[in-house]
Amino acid sequence: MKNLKWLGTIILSGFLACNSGGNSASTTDTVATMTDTSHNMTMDTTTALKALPAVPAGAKVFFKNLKNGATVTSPIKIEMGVSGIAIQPAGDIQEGFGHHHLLIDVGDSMVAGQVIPTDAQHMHFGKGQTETEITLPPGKHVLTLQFADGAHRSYGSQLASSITIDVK
Ligand SMILES: [Cu+2]
Repeated sequence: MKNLKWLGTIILSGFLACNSGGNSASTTDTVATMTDTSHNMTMDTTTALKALPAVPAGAKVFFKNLKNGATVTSPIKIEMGVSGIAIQPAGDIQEGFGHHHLLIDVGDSMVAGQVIPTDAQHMHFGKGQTETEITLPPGKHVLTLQFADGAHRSYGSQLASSITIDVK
């Protein structure tokens, strides 16, 4: 008798759910799915991602072929230098390794540990490239090199270098 009553409650809930309108039923489904997804993402982050590796003392990045205040014409060739830390394609997170990023008119380095976005102002060189060519409108522009680990997390201001160039 108790079991039957329980079964009746389930059927009734199902009936109510079906009758309560498609909108509210699907909203409930969506919320449940989203909760699941974020839960999985949290799990992945804690299990798969290592801490940001330490920055080797004395390591630095620099523009090899451009000086601060240089006057240039588009397309602008940019050679990215590094010393005291090695270049490795994105993917592996290993102390002593990372890859270059070029930030255009962002102004400054990114806080250590912050993931560098991918957009027109944040270029990744995740294959380990050390040079590129960009086109910029005439005027003054701030170029910033920012080295980051295999998960694109900024190594902070020590591994960053900014220059201002004047594009004719
Ligand atoms: Cu990157």
